[in-house]
Amino acid sequence: MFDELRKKISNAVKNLIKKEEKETKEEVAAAEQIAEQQVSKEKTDSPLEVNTSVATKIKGAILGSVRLTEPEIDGFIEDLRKSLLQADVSYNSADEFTKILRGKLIDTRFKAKDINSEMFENVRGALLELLGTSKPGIDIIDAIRTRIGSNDIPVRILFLGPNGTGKTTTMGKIASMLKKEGIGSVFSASDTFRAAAIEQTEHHAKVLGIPVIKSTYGADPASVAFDAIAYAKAHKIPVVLIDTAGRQETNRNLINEMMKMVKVSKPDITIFIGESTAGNALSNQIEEFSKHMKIDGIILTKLDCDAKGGNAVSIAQATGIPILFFGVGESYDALVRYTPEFVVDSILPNN
Ligand SMILES: Nc1nc2c(ncn2[C@@H]2O[C@H](COP(=O)(O)OP(=O)(O)OP(=O)(O)O)[C@@H](O)[C@H]2O)c(=O)[nH]1
Ligand SMILES: [Mg+2]
Repeated sequence: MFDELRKKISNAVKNLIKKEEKETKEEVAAAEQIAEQQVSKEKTDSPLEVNTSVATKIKGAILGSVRLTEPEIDGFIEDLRKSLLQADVSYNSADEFTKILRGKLIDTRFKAKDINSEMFENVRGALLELLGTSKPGIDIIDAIRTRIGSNDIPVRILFLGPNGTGKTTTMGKIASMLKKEGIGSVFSASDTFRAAAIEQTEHHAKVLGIPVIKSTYGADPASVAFDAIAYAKAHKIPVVLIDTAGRQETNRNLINEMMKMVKVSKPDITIFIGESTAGNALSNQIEEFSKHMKIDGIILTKLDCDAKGGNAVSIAQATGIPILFFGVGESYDALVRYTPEFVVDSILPNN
């Protein structure tokens, strides 16, 4: 998870530090030489007032703090920008990030002995600032509690996205999370298309001990959702979790079917389930779905299988839709709430 981004940022910083250390060593050597000359000159000029602190002062000035030159910063920034692009960070986000970072570096005086950790602090600050520019996502638990408080239930949550991205699995994870919070839910097995999809939902329902409303394969998925909502109303179950069949954003018929689902089930929260590993294709997928229905949040799955991790950094900014959670494995508890700190802590090496 994030291995490539971590490595790339780390390498860019290391390269710069190595260069900087080499230059500092050379500068110190030169300074020592100047100082020695100065000292011996002072000795000769005025043998009674030997100022030996000159050497220390020059050395201290160089060793004590370092300001990177603009060409050095620009070289580093360009290195980093290319690395981010290779790790699937979108062009705009990489640009924005390096602009923020450049501003920080230009203003920083590094303590020479801490330059490594200070550099990472700057990168960390810039990443947090970049992530902070994205719209914050809805807090699902809070939203549901508010609705329960005003007796306005059930809350309808619809999961959609391309084939095999983890919709059904993630729906199970959300049900499990809600259960831990003491919030009941019911599944709508509205993938009536893919073989074994209904059984897969039934399996989660059985393990988690929650009801499932289903029909037969080929049945209208919208009417299954309608029945699940009616069931929740009748049994005062606060949340309906609606699974859907995977569909490509380019399949007009399936997108039309989804529009009907949205019209009938009137979801309160529509969540796009996308694979972190989808690379640059992900933002196109989300944008195409968004043309036809409002998407409230993204759950980025399979982050555990994604060596690059760039989508976690830039997909919210690229699409204007916040990430709500990350899927980090197959088990029910492999769901991490999105925070900028989680992303930054996962990417930056602990040093
Ligand atoms: N490693 C990993 N595997 C995941 C994650 N989320 C889902 N999976 C796996 O991905 C595969 C597909 O998951 P499903 O939940 O069936 O995906 P889906 O989107 O419902 O698939 P369709 O209904 O066929 O479109 C399964 O093997 C899941 O266990 C995740 O975050 N990490
Ligand atoms: Mg499914």
